[in-house]
Amino acid sequence: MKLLASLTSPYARKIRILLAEKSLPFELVVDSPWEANTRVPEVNPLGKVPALVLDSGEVFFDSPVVAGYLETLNTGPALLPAGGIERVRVRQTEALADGILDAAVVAFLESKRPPEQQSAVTIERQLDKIRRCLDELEKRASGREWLSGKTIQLDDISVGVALGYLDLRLPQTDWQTGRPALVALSKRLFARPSFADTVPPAG
Ligand SMILES: N[C@@H](CCC(=O)N[C@@H](CS)C(=O)NCC(=O)O)C(=O)O
Repeated sequence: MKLLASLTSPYARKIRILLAEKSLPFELVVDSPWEANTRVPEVNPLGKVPALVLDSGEVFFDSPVVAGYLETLNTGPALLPAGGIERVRVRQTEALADGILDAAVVAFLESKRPPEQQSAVTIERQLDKIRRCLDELEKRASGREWLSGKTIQLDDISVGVALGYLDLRLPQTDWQTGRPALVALSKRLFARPSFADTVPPAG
């Protein structure tokens, strides 16, 4: 299978980390959907990465969908509970982490507009969302080694990716201060080869 991804996309990083944790072989096709010569729209009408192209030609996109697909392969460690409310809870935390990414992308893109076109209200609204999500995640991480399982799962990976993206794009959010459980979780995550090998390039 082939993964279309840009090296800075946090959603794509989540999938690259899942693939690494499961030791699933894949071909990484680096393609930025922002470039004029991108081929991403040929496989994903949304024009977004990540997009996973199977050997059969079938394509899965939107990182939660791709994550769910990888779990069906039953290869390597399970990163989602098999079913029930436990699975829903992991996916809820994934949605919180992905929501941080959505808000961070909006805030970052807004901050890149010419100063006279930027909306401080838009940026602050997104930063508020990020702060609220971080506080909720701090509660969920408190007193635990991993967010919900006995070992690393999709919720941990999604949160680690979101924290890494804040470090890259919005370091002023200072997510570490007052959130010791997230700091401890991030240290466990960032030390793993799957995270270390997918650190986004600066810029
Ligand atoms: N909900 C999607 C979000 C994917 C996404 O927004 N990817 C960005 C890269 S970080 C993208 O491809 N943007 C291109 C565009 O919006 O045109 C997911 O989880 O996969």
